[in-house]
Amino acid sequence: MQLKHLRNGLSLALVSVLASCGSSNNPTNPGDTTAPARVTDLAVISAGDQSVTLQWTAPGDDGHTGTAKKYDIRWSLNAIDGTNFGSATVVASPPPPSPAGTVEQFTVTGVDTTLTLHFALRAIDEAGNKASVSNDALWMPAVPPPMHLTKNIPPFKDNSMYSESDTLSNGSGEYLFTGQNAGNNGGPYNRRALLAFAISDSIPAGAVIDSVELTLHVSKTPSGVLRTISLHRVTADWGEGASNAGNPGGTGTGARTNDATWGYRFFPATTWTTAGGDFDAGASAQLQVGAFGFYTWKAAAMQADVQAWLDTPAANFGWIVIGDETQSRTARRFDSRENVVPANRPVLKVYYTTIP
Ligand SMILES: [Ca+2]
Ligand SMILES: [Ca+2]
Repeated sequence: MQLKHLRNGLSLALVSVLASCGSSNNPTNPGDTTAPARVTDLAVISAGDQSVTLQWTAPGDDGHTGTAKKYDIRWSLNAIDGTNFGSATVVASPPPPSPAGTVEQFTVTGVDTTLTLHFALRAIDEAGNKASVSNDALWMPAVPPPMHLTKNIPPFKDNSMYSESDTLSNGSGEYLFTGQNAGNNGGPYNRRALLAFAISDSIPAGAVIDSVELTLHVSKTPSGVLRTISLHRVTADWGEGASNAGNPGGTGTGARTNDATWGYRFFPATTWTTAGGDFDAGASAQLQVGAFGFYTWKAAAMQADVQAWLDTPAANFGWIVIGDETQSRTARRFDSRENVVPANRPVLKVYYTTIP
């Protein structure tokens, strides 16, 4: 079109020269109007930290015949097709085409393979005929598989409370008590145990709690009759002091500083809102407990408790263990975290999943 602005004589001379070259701008093959074939098998065959190796089958100069002149290879963060190939990023120094049918490989460097990347190319012949844009070759970074893990967590504190007195506790003793005693000395009286586990120090933040199991060991009981023993989520913090009622320990001993008692969360300064402990009315788990041996509580509500404790560590006050308080001689003695037999101490087994 620029020729229109030239003087007529010169314009005619130029048109004459151009006409002698035919319709293409290729002086050596003026009749070539056939573009290379479209590549349809472009693929990412490997990747490094900052490189991706592509593979494809070479088209020819004319369709699938001959040898094309050059490649135009491009990449993008988005899928590439014929409508946006021109705006994709040009790969520098593409390889010269091999004869049609040759399997080509080329490594693109300087790309961030932690991202999803798209590649496409087209061949161009000597006459400037451009092939259609190839298929889109996709690179996706590997997604780490979820890790399914298990951890046994001991309590970091446990204690017992005795309903007959606000000054009785057993913070450092080797036993925990629940249920109702025989009532031989005025009573009968109730016992309740408290246990808390350092969830957020044991499980990585963001983990999904799949299930949990609390195992306690019964080491003394007035009978083997099955009794329902429940876990309830505690809603206020409490303490474990230096009190130690020894063996058998069933009547407790004088509370020491920061011990939990029936009346106090932290003896002698901070009381429970409700004597006997502040906890959810609904049980997180219940289990029938008989004679000596190991017992394991497992329930979806326990899993939810532990998930909440992991997600909000400041609200982790553990569980209270409540036995059958409707009749006497239902007490159970469990081994505490201070028990002389490590294998008999409480343990919370947590099954959880993380994305590394
Ligand atoms: Ca051609
Ligand atoms: Ca203890």
